[in-house]
Amino acid sequence: MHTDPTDLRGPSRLERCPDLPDPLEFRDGTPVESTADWRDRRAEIRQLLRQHVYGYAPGAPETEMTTERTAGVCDGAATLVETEISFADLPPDAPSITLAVFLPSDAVEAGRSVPVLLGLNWGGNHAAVDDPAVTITETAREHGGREEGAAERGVAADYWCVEHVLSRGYGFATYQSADVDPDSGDPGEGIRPYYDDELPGPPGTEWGVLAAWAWGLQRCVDALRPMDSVRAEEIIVFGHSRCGKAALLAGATDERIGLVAPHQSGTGGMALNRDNDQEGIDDITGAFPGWFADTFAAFDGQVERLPVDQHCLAALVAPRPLIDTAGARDYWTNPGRALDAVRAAEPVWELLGAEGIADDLPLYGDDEIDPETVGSICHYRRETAHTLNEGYLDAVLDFADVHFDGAR
Ligand code: GTR
Repeated sequence: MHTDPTDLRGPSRLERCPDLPDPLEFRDGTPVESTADWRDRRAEIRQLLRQHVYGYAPGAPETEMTTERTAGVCDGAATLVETEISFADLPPDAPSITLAVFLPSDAVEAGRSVPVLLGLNWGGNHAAVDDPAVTITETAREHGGREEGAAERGVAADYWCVEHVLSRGYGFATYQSADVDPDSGDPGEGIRPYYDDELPGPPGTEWGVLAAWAWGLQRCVDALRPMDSVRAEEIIVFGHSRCGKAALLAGATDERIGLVAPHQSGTGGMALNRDNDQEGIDDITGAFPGWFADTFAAFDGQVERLPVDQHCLAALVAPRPLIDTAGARDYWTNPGRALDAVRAAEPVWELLGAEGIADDLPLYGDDEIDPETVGSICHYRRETAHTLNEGYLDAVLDFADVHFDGAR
């Protein structure tokens, strides 16, 4: 056992949330007892999440894709496939998504397909690797990081560890969140205004920024699945922090996604809203008013009235594998309440006949992700604050190795 430097790694506090909605009980109190019941309960949870938390997003639009392929990038380690995803029903000056896909050269040469880690990036695709083949997009020039102007090429190389991911036999795909929404706080920017009129929900339930980013990830999945070199059933959706919230939402609501890996996603991601003494609903909707549907802010101070919590979102992933990764010193994201969400979601995996969580969660640091014991839902920590590094990515890929079969 590990010594516990903070109460964040402490025991479950679920008993302090007697009003936590049971994912295996319909709102009217009827128990969920079968796979067929779960399909209906799943639809109910999705609806509640749209209505009260993230808002309604549009369906899959007709897309147009143009692709450019460059071999020998990343010092020969990758073939880069850049795909421009634009939307047939929108005017030509509307936003489009630039998806960059890095495929391991040896797999491409051998005609082998690979699983792909699809990560949502903040600073621009060109920041993930230092290679002139990656386009620095107009969006990246305008919104290339938290500061003005495009980030330098490769500035996030130690963060995304693309060459390491490739060396493990995985492809790496990414798009910049600002392609879909620049997170400027202005709801008139980005792609949302183009679709707002056709959303099915009542006023106040239009999609927020997180739902828009998640929708963008799903459009990347549209583009990835038909690619020859990509194993369509083995796409991992990944994101860190606000991008982790969007990754979880994307993976939970799209069953084509093979594995879901939110990293340090916190409030609005894996951390429960109930009994959360770190980032509260008031904090997050105050600092980022556009991230959620407008209806969400009303639950500040009355979280017990929220008919879902984040474990319900996580449960939508079942029976597909889910790994939640967290920093033991990343207090604001509240790893303790994320672990409780994992615990509270587990019964759904069990109902569906998948293995639940390993006996001894959280897995920690160099703990082995053991195929015999790991289960389909996992919570893993490293001794860090709010960051991403190779150790976290290795944990995600070790977990994926367990769940995806086939030799790489
Ligand atoms: C913080 C926010 C978090 C997280 C983070 C980030 O300011 O409170 O919920 O999203 O930003 O994305 O870096």
